[in-house]
Amino acid sequence: MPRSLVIAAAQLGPVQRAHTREQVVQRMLVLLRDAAAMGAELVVFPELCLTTFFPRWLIEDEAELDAYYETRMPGPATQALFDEAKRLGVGLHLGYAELQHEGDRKRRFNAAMLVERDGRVASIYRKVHLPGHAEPEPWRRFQHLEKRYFEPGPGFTAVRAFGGVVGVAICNDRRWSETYRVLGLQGVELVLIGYNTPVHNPPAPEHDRLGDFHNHLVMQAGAYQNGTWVVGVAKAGVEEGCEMIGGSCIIAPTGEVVALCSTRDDELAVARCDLDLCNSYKRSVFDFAKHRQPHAYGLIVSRTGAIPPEQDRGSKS
Ligand code: CDT
Repeated sequence: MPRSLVIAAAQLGPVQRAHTREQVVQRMLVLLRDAAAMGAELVVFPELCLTTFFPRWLIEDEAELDAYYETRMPGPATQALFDEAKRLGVGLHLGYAELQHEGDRKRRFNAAMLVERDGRVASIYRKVHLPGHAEPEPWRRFQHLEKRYFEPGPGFTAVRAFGGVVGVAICNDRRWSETYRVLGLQGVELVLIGYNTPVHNPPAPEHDRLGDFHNHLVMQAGAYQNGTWVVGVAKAGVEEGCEMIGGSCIIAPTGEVVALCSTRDDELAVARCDLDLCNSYKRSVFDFAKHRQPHAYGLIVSRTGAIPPEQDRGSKS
């Protein structure tokens, strides 16, 4: 029996600081209903989609910071979205800032929830690769304080959902080949990735002209090398003066982009994704059981930073 699924990448335009969650959810409801009318069975929203991208500021007032986080999901502002998705029989993926209370301790994660068509929570993923810095760097045009506001999540766990094997990653995770391979080793067939990516990268402005290229490069490589579908979804446009890339897309296991957003605003990219298309790659060039050589990969887990070989002290014959 063919296992195919219509997926909508639901790109969001900017969310300003003054926008309320209720206003954002109204926009998400429009996208959700449009996607359902196009036959979508899963609608994928971006990273930290309910608020502006708050790590761009140093926020010292704890109550002000806490207000960007969700302590429950769904919460009062998001319940309507979950109810409507369930009524329509459509699955949901959305990214949000999660605040957990463990006794006196607060734990903060950059999280994404995956919800099945019947409303059941399929998974909650917590971002592993947190980019940026923990201390303010005033020389930057804007801050990127994810290392201050979140702790890294425990890892990448694929789940059975939507008739296939599904994994989730968030934004910066998509730049790391380890993300896809750890999911690939669990037989992943669909990877969902929300992102907020500024055009300007303060430590390396020479990369700015390449942001859209790098975005697709890493996700297309991850898809092909692991024989999986990848859905990448942006929060895009000019948010509080910070320009962010769009380029939300659906990528087949061939590595090809099969649906693509063309604006930096609220927009859908929709494709029918045949999960069995993964098999052709998983059973041939990327048949891991047949071809991988883990004995040669030890450094991947034993070493974090690169250590070049020592200087050559003369040739050895
Ligand atoms: N949200 C997030 O992870 N953004 C980062 C910006 C880092 S600058 C290269 C990203 O990797 O897109």
